[in-house]
Amino acid sequence: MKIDGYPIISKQEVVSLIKDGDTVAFSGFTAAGAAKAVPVMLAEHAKQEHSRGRSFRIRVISGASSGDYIDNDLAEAEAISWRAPYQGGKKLRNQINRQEVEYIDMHLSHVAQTVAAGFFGKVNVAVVEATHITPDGRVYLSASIGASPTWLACADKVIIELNHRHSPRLSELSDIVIMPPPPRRNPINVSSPLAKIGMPYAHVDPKKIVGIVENDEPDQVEAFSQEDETSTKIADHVLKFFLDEKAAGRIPSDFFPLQAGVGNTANAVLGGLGRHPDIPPFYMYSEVFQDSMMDLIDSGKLLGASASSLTIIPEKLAQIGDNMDFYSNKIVLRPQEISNHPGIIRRLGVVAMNTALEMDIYGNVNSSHVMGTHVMNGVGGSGEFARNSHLSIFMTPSIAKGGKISAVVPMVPHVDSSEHSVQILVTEQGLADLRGLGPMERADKIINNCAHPMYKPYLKDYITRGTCGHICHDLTRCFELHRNFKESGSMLPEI
Ligand code: 0RQ
Repeated sequence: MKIDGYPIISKQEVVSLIKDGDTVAFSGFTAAGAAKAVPVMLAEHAKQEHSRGRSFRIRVISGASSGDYIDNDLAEAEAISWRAPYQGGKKLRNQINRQEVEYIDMHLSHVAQTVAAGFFGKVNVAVVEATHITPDGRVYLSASIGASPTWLACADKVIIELNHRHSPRLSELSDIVIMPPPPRRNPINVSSPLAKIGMPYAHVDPKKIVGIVENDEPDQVEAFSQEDETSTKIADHVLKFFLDEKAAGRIPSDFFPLQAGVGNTANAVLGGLGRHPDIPPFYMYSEVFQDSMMDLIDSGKLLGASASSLTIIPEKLAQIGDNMDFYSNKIVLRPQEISNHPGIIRRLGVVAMNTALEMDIYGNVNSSHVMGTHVMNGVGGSGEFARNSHLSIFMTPSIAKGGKISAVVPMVPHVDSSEHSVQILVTEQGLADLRGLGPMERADKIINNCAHPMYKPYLKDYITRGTCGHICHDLTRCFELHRNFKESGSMLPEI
């Protein structure tokens, strides 16, 4: 059987096309628009091959993290040898932290040009979810753009996962361009969050398409848990900060475009912004369009959003498809090299709000590596949004694991966003505005406003001892809290 001239291929044909050691580029930016059927086929195939004593492991790349089919199931089948640029699955995370899988944790706007430049080697096969494909090679993508246009351009062979569940009208949101290789690049003509500069489809050379796999699985996106007391307090501090900035004339009446990381804290902040009568309607220039943003669009508080994926529960995705006349001029989906582009983030004056695992008393932020060694997810888009934003905010609860871990520490054992990219830190304890402050002033502010009372005495004592130059540190103690946790299960023995 054929669809628009392309053969529908069986599982047997799929697994014969993808070889042990191949680099496979999957569509998907988070679970949105992720390839679903082929990863399942590959996981089964890997298990069979392993049971026959044969090796089958592939190098996996996707736009950001992916659905469970890749980051859990394919990992569980021990079918991944190498992964980039971000992940979010427990199984894969454990394999990475046992050094069974090599993991490249990188800024997401760099992914497409890194692949196009050949820095990751050849892409043998691209597996891209689409709602429609034409005989002349126009590929209409589904719930995310990510780096799929680059996969289609660079891969030797292409398998299209034709997903019949998604509305074919989703592509009305797409604005697809591929940047030419440097150094011959023109300015990117995006000077407002919803500006469109490209086409609603990606392009592939039809000769590269080796087959179509049909599928009607929904995206594996789950709803966030309800706002809790801690995230609500963090949201209140952020809200008050915005209102004070507005009153001081540092935020224009029509606000700045916002970026929000994913997670419960970001969701609570967006919810708070939406409900507050003194926050004017605003735009978002972000990377992930999430559930709370849909509610804000419906209420009229969010005027429009640019992102690389619709990471929303299947019911909400269907609602967009069914009401495209309403949503089509309010949402733009872009390739991640545009949604996360440093120049555009700087040009638009984006206010970036991301979540940290921990922060140090001088403002360096660790978003990715627990105790400096074990990766949680990765830097994702947080680093490039923070670095290039007009205002960069990092948020986190002041303690984790029932108080056995402090999120404010003397020195972070891994840096994702340095003190130079961090301006505002927030915990449920309060907010530290670091703008214009030198390092010792920052330390006072962060300890007084953000640290949990249990950890304040330790942190205050820390900066009175050690060696002081421009910054004070005691190199024999700077990781004492982390060492304590490793040795005794708590950063402070008495907790
Ligand atoms: O552990 O899972 O065992 O309960 O870390 O912590 O508080 O639930 O935080 O879900 O908001 O994620 C930074 C990981 C926060 C995320 C991070 C433990 C804690 C818990 C999770 P459990 P929470 P969240 C857009 C932007 C980087 C990428 C990014 C992230 C678990 O936001 O990955 O921002 N960000 N992308 O107990 C040890 C600490 C800890 C700690 C918390 N200091 N030490 N463990 N935990 N603090 C998205 C994309 O880029 C696509």
